[in-house]
Amino acid sequence: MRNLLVTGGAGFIGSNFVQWVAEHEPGLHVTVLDKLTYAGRRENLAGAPDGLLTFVEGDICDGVLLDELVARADAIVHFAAETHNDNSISDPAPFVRANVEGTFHVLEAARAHDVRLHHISTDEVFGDLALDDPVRFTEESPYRPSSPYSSTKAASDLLVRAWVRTYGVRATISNCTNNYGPRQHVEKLIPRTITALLCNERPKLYGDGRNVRDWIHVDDHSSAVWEILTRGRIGETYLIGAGCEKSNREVMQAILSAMGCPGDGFDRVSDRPGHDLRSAVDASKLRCELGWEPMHTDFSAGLAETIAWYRDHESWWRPDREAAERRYAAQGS
Ligand code: NAD
Ligand code: TDX
Repeated sequence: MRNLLVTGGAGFIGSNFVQWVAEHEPGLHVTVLDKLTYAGRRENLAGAPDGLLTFVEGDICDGVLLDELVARADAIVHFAAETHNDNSISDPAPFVRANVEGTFHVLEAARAHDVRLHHISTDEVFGDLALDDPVRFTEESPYRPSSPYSSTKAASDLLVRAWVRTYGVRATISNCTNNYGPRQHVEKLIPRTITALLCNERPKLYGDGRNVRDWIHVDDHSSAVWEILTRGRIGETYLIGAGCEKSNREVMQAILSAMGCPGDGFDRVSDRPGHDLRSAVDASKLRCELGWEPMHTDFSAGLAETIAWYRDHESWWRPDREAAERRYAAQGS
């Protein structure tokens, strides 16, 4: 493999993956295709060495552009998507377009040029678990998405499965848990909470805060994607998770404590409609078959590094925060 096409490479996880490739596979050329929506930043790729990267500003729904780029690629990693549940509830249309129609165009280009594809998805396609459910999601769990966001990701996964079976497209899928780390958009729980505290404002906990998410550091997501891209079995799905379940209340209190704030220094606000109660994955297939292991196994240490990153990069998040908080105010959260 010499030329990799990464869609959505200017976003949080895509840019981390590009940096991971630059560090671990310096012989590889990466082309990033990104529309630079409110969530994408050209500067997120600033660390990539000269000669490694070609950046193309464009839309995955532009079939002609995709065809041209895929013709020159040996493999595609498809991150591009609309990704925020709250936005999908207030306006689902961009989610259907980017996540469903966009993935359709990626698949058609992969089919036309017989190019290997890895499709990035989420554990949210499986819906939620009970708090005391003894089993976690596996690759065999039924699809039961709850939100417009997760239903469009579920639809994109199903398109990939159909293109594998019907057309023989050489694709794999991964469904990952909640990521955290540097450069995550300030609309998401962890950066929203950290940046509220840095602005001397009270962070917001939805509902009673008992909802559980399974957290993984973004570096560990990137290393897992590389293993699946290079050694995964075609047509297979792999769940990615680091076994780190925390309730939102625990995450909120861990951030408050790490930033020297009182444990009750947050506001409870109305719950997200259709809010998934608990998500957690069993990543045994990835661990046993491909030997993948997460490196960031200490959540408190990862959180402390993430807090330090936001403290040191105020100019990166400040304008986005104002825009995101205006969107939240319009949604009443
Ligand atoms: P993000 O919102 O930070 O970045 C998304 C990127 O995609 C942005 O750079 C944006 O400009 C680009 N994009 C959006 N629509 C596009 C289009 N039509 N054409 C080209 N580019 C477009 O998202 P993220 O958190 O980095 O998520 C990346 C992928 O990982 C998504 O597919 C998401 O569903 C999946 N995922 C995310 C998480 C998480 O916790 N953040 C967990 C599991 C899976
Ligand atoms: O201010 C907040 N307060 C709060 O209590 C925000 C923004 C969120 N929450 C809650 C809602 C969720 O239970 O925190 C939890 C995490 O919320 P998000 O950061 O919005 O993430 P989530 O909805 O779990 O989805 C994330 O993980 C799966 C990503 O945004 C998705 O792209 C990914 O697929």
